[in-house]
Amino acid sequence: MSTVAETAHKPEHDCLLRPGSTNCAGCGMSLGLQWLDEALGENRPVMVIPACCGIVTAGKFPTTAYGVPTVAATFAAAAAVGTGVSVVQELNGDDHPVVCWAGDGGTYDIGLATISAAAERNENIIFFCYDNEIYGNTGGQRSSATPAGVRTTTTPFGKVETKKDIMSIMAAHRVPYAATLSLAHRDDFMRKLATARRTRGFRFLLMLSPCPTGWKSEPTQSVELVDYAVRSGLFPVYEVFGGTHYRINVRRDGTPVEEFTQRQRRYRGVDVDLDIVRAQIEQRWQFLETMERAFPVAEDRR
Ligand SMILES: Cc1ncc(C[n+]2csc(CCOP(=O)(O)OP(=O)(O)O)c2C)c(N)n1
Ligand code: SF4
Repeated sequence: MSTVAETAHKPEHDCLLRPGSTNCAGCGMSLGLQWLDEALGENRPVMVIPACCGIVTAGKFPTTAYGVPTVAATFAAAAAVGTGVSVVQELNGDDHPVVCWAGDGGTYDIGLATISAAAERNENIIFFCYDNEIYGNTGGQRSSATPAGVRTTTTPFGKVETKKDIMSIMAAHRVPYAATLSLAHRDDFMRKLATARRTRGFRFLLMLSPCPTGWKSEPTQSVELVDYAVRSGLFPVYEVFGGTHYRINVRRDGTPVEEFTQRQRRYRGVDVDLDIVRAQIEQRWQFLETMERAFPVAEDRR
């Protein structure tokens, strides 16, 4: 006799992120995973996740919040493990996208060597970094993605060094596709996922991922914060094809950078020189606009 569970309506496929994950309220990852799921549709991914909040998301064995095959990799090795999975898939004639889902620690810092190696070999994987600018899972230590001035548990007086420019590092590898993703710009996010899906080889996606726990912000303001980061120019939304051809997707509109910083207590209690931040934003935009003019992306390329 069949049970109620067996006879209940079953969706076409399981959700990538099921209800009941361990993510904090307002975590950028939760929305990012849902949009990733929606963008991939029937094309179910295999997830490869290193040590980070994203692997804790699954919850306690024997249950899991991930509704797709998910491999837990060591902190440094997501791109290497993803490479292995994609090669086996190819041998088996499968074409499920292999998505490495890593925090900034597993991308900008300890994961960089295996990412660089996989990018240089142009392995057929999507490397997705949810950048919360902190080591969230282990208590909020600084990473090389933490912006200057920000207070973390290892920079109680504010971080001195500036945020690493990971997009330029990936572009220098001449990967087929690299793009930044905003949780406040859904259409742009979805279009870029579609481009990433169509493209073969190494694809790099960078999402600014609010972390209310580490940013000391209100969980309800996460998407709003991303919007302020984009509109002030702090987080440029753009894409790079083949490492050389640049396209800026959302223009800054003069929103003061304070709209972003004042809503997070990680910026409080330290003297962050916003003139320096503004100068860095100017310099970044000059670089991007120069690249876009010198090496434009063909109009019809979507
Ligand atoms: C080799 C190694 N060093 C340290 C750790 C402990 N560790 C686990 S997750 C983590 C931080 C991950 O930070 P990030 O990649 O930014 O992701 P988040 O936790 O913010 O989601 C650390 C230091 C580990 N698992 N392996
Ligand atoms: S600590 Fe931050 S990144 Fe980790 S689950 Fe909580 S909100 Fe998300």
